[in-house]
Amino acid sequence: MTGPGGARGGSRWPALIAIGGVVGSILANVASNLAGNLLSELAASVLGPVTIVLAAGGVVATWEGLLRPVLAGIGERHAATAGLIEVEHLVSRCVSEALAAASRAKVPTGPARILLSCADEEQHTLPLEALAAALAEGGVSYRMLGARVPVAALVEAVNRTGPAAVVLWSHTRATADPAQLTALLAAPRRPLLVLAAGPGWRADTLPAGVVRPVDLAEAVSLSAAVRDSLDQSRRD
Ligand code: B12
Repeated sequence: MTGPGGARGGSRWPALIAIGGVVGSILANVASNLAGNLLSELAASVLGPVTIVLAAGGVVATWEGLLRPVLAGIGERHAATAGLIEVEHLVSRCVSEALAAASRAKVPTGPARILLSCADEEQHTLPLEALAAALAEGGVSYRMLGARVPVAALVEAVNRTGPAAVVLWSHTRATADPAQLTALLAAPRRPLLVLAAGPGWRADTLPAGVVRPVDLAEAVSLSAAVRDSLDQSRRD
């Protein structure tokens, strides 16, 4: 078994497990014993360790092994109790800040050939932020449009920047209108690759030619591959 991030974790793996355990228990405490006036202290105590784990373990491993399960757990508790909305917001903010710090830690050079965007009205940005951090870590430049991008604005961004790949995130059925994907495929500067990412999309409604990555690792490798193939064809 290799450590988080494959060989990257190396001999640091036990330390990372320890830090991850601490972070997990802090987050579990946040979720279960919430006292309003402790929110900011808890936020401060979560952010540092998560940032360290991201830097030491790598983005994909930390997302899959720590952050995604914590977020899913919060979602399950919210679904069962209708509570914890403040926890969801607090933890989301911490995760977002830690991922942003990871993205800033290694800013890739080279043209940004990957465009990251949420679907129209989609507010769940964290998986896309994880993708941005993982791309930065792998030296792949990208542009991030963020939450709630109307389809006309998305197409405008594509036509202005001519990305090789567009990753469009939808987290729920409500934001997964396939017409957004059709519009991308019909854009004058049609991207080589259109990825419909996130659990909102239904495979049987996707237009032909759209690819649906199952997880963060697959989205990273597809994005990197299209960037590499374009760079290669420009050199040939
Ligand atoms: C954090 C959060 C929020 C935050 C988002 C903050 C942010 N900046 O992202 C806020 C508070 C804004 C929010 C808002 C809402 N939320 Co919310 N939210 C969540 C929560 C807890 C985590 C979201 C997340 O990041 N998930 C990432 C991981 C944890 O998702 P996952 O399903 O395990 O991932 C799967 C795949 O996506 C894939 N995957 C994972 N990561 C990646 C990365 C890439 C690149 C790829 C390709 C794939 C991939 O692998 C997994 C296995 O299949 C989820 C719970 C959940 N399980 O997702 C609810 C959840 C998604 N929210 C929910 C709801 C209802 C809402 C609101 C409608 C609430 C409201 N009434 O306002 C709004 C929606 C607003 C909108 N229009 O978008 C429901 C959706 C139910 C549904 N299926 O329709 C959920 C499931 C909670 C629940 N159990 O009720 N939310």
